[in-house]
Formats: sequence, structure tokens, C-alpha cells
Amino acid sequence: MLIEALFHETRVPYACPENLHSLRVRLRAGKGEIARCLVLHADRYELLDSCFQQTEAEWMASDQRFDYFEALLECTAKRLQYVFLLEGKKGERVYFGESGVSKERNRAGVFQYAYIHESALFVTPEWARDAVVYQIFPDRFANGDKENDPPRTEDWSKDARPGRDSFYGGDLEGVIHSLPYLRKLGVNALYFTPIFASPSNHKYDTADYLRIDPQFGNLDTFKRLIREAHRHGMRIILDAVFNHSGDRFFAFRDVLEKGADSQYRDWFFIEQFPVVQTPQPNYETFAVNVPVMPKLRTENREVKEYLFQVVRYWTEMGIDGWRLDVANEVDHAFWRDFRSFVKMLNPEALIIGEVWHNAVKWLEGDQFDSVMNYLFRDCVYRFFAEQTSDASEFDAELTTARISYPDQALQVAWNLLDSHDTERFLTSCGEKEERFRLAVLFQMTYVGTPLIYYGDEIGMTGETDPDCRRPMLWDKEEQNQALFSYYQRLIRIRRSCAPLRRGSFRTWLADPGSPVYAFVRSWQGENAGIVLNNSDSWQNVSLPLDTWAKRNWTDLLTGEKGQASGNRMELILSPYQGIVLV
Ligand code: ARE
Ligand code: CA
Repeated sequence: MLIEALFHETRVPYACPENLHSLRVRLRAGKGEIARCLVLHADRYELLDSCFQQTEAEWMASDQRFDYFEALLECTAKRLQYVFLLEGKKGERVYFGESGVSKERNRAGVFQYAYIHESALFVTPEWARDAVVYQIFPDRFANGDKENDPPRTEDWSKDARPGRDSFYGGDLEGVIHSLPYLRKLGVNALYFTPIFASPSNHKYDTADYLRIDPQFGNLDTFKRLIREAHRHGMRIILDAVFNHSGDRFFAFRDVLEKGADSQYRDWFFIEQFPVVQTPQPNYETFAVNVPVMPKLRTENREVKEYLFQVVRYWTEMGIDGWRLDVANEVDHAFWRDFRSFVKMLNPEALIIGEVWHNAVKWLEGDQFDSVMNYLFRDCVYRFFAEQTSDASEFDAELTTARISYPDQALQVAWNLLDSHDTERFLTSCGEKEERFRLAVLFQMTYVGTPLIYYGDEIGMTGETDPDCRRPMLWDKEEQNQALFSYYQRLIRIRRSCAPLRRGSFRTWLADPGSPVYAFVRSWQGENAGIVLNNSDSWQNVSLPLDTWAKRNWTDLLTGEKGQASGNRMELILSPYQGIVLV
């Protein structure tokens, strides 16, 4: 047994309390090394080996290098000590505990999870598990009020190609008018990129956090939007841009004017006075030298109090959550207090951070509920768009992304194919719609919340920002209606099939060199099996029955029924066909 590969630690994601009396523990081991994994556990105060309970850990997934096992340990006392008992493929048995690996139980020591505190339980909003989120870039979604159009508003047409500074006149009234459309699609939450006053089209350079941008409407329009959206069963999530403000934000204006004498000088990271914006800003900004986005010193108590007052104002107005911009560059203490504050105002509010890399540092239950899942997008991009990974690599990459986070966060992670910051996924697929459709099917059946970027559902294309922000196509002739129906159908399937929303995940088939990927989602004895043929040829697929454990199946997409013979399920899939079996 390769003992160097063994890993466990008593923190997320390796040890996650599920409730006050159970702890989910994971073990990492070398790939293919372990035949059996047991966890021996007891109250920390028990001294006798005979008091230890045994719980079998199950294989949960593999990635490129490792196998992962998982067990749910019951502990009445809330205090735990545990040690892994591993059996290698050659029959050798070792213990693995805090002191190391040994044939003797005592030398291996024990891991200790000293106490499960109520405050350490990771609770995410229940509704988020059933959500399908639709992302709206307000200037480009729908123009419901020509009166508020900015000067130099460009033509809203299918040939529109936005530049960095284009405006198209989209607004909140337009969104209100489009609610029936969104309801028809089947989504139940809307995520808005920023809507507060700012000079740009994207509004990430906030001038006034307490005011709806006049190009989008006013406070009344926004209140009406909340009311109407809620009436249609849709939640509203706003973008919290707290890493930086805009350069027209009152505090920054003051610093520009009064320099070192400004009472707001410590709200930012000023390197030198007087403050200059050109040729290069002499203060920290978002990314590299973006003078219109001075970085906020969120560790400064006054800044924090100011922003929290903003948070209170909008949260109390009735929104359902926040998406946090550049969340990874704002200090952890800020986010911890932010979480307590937001959940105090609205325990059902959802908090989603924007982090493009492994975000586990924010997902221990005390900061975000989850993140925009760009790790998911990376995997999906390589498999369906580029087609540079086979089923086995795809599976391994998904595992790496999945095992990085605790379950609670995974279940509500925003799984996106694309966003306002990336090229459109249909474009990534070389506009090959069948590949795009298969990726959407995967998105709708995988663990986590599907996030649909406006217009994807009707076949919009576009290169990266700003081209991915073209005005929404509303002319029926220009919309891909068949694709819209396909989205509708998939959303309906997801919403009607609990395993797809709540279920655990098991790989079913992921062979090296193969384009066929299959997995099973299980929830309370119910299964959904997803089989995807990511290739332009017909594929004969033979699936083992153990993961599935049923003989009869119905494909939710076509209604076709079938039966397994012997101990395998034999299927034939047409090019780019995907099926959802129940
Ligand atoms: C402009 C240009 C971009 C350029 C950017 C940075 O258009 O081509 O990359 O400046 O100089 C908003 C606007 C953008 C605008 C930007 C600055 O929407 O159009 O872009 O302001 O004026 C990183 C951050 C991530 C950030 C992306 C854009 O980590 O937080 O960059 N995303 C949010 C929003 C954006 C928004 C801002 C932040 C600023 O979603 O819309 O931009 O408020 C890798 C890295 C990521 C990196 C990603 C993309 O994968 O891992 O960290 O994201 O690439 O660059
Ligand atoms: Ca308008």
C-alpha cells in the first residue's frame, strides 16, 4: 500500500459535520490501493478499544491520482475520536490516524473532532437546492422603457456587436415585461449583474450603492420587480461589488479632491498624494491599472460599516441573495461578518462568491454558501467544447472539482457553461448545436444549480467580453425555438426528478479513450441514470447493473422504455445523444 498517498485532516472538506450528531469524513488513498476502508470511532472520552464503533467507508470517486472514501459517523456525544482501518488489495491491514500509519492501533493514534458546535454547521438555504438560475445583464436583456435610454443608445438588432462602451437601453421594466417568458422557460431565480448607479454599461464601477441606476429605472421599478418576480415564483439575487468602488463614488471623489486631508483617505489603498488617475493610477485598483475601480479597504471598520448599511438596505427590501464580485480578493473577516449579518436579516438569503479557482477557503460554512462554479465550466469546456478530454479524464477532472468542496456547497454551486465574462458556450462548441445541447443536458443533471446566461436558451453566440454581451434576441424568427423547447424540457425534467436536484453522485461509466460518460444520481431510494454520447458516431454502451440496481428503465427525454438483460444494461446511442433514465 502506498502510504504516502494517504491523507485526511479534521477540517473541510475532509471532515464536515452534517448535523450535531454526525460527521462526514473522507479519506484519500492511492488509486486502486484500497480494498476496504473502515472507520473506528468513539466519544473522545472513551479509552477502551472495545467502545469503538465500526463504520464502513464507501468508495465515492476517483480522480487522476487518488481514490476517495467517505463515511458518515454517528456520534451522540458530539465529540469524536476516530482512526481508519485500511485493507490493501494484497490483504495487508494498517491503521491510519493522527500519528501516522501503523499495523498497531495505538501507534497510529486517533484523529479528533473535539466538538461539533451548532455555529459550525454549514446550512444553505433549502430553496437553493431546487433553483435554476437565469443571469441577466440588464443593459442587454430587455428595453421596457425608452424614456430612460442613455444618450447614444445603439440599435437593438441581431447584428449588434457591442463595443466596450456601448449602451443598448435595457432596463428593469424590460425584465418585468419578460417575466412570463422566464416563467415559460422554467427558471426560478434571477441573478442581476450590478444595477446600482454607475457610468459604465456593466456598472461594476459603482458611483452610488444606494441608488438604482436611472438608466435601469428607479426605486419603484425595482420594488415592483421584486414583487412581480416573487409573484412568478422567482427569487432575486444582486451583485455585491465590494472589492472596489467606482471612481465616482463619493468617498473616492473626496480623496481625489482633498488628498491627504480627506477623511476617506484610508478607505482606499493610496500609494501617494496627490492622487492621480493618469497616466497610471497611484492607488490599488481592480485587476491591473483600472483607474475607475479603486480598491476598497474592506478591513477598515468605517468601510465595512458603510457597506453593511448598503447590504441592510437592499436585503431588507426583499431580495433573496447576493453574488459577490471578486470575492476572493476581499478579506475573510469581512465575509464572515457579512454572512452573519445577511443571515440575520434574512436566514433564507443565498450567498454566492465569484471565485474562478478552488474556493474551499470560503466554503467552510462561515462565509459563502457556494460559488460560481468555474471549475465545473473548465471540465465541461474541455470535454464538450474542445473535446480534448475523454470520458475517463472528464470524470477525473470532475472528481477533483467535486471533492474539493463540502456537500452543502456543492449542492448549490452555480454550474455555469458561460457568463458575461467568457465567450458563449455555443461559440466555444464551434456553433455545433448538438455538442452544446449535450453540455446543457449535463449541466441540468449534474450536482449543483444550473446557471443559464441570458440568451443561451435561444442560441445566442459571441466571443468573450464584450461580444458575449449582445442584446437579447426577442424576434421569434431570430430565436432558436427548438433549443428553447429543449431547455424547457430539461428544466422540467430537473424540477420533476428529485435525484437530479438532491441526489448523491456516482460515476457509472468513464472508460479511457471513450466518448461515453455515464453517472447515477440517487436520492431516497430513487435513481436517475444519465448516459451521454459525446461523439459524432453511434455507440454501443454496456453498463454494469450494480450502480443502477434496476432492470427496467424509461428515458425521460424520449419516453422510450427498455429492460436490462443479465447483469448489464445494453444501449445504443446515436451521435451526441444523451438520455436520462429512471
Ligand atoms: C475589462 C476588459 C477585460 C479585462 C479586464 C481587466 O474588458 O478584457 O480582462 O478589464 O483589466 C467589469 C466589466 C469588464 C471589465 C472590468 C474592468 O464587466 O468588462 O473588463 O470591469 O473594467 C478576473 C477576476 C474576476 C473578474 C474577471 C473579469 O478574478 O473577479 O477577472 N470578474 C468580475 C465580474 C466582471 C467585472 C469585474 C469582476 C470587475 O464578473 O464582469 O468586470 O468588477 C482567469 C482568472 C480569473 C479571472 C479570469 C478572467 O481564469 O483565474 O481570476 O477573473 O481569468 O480574466
Ligand atoms: Ca430603457
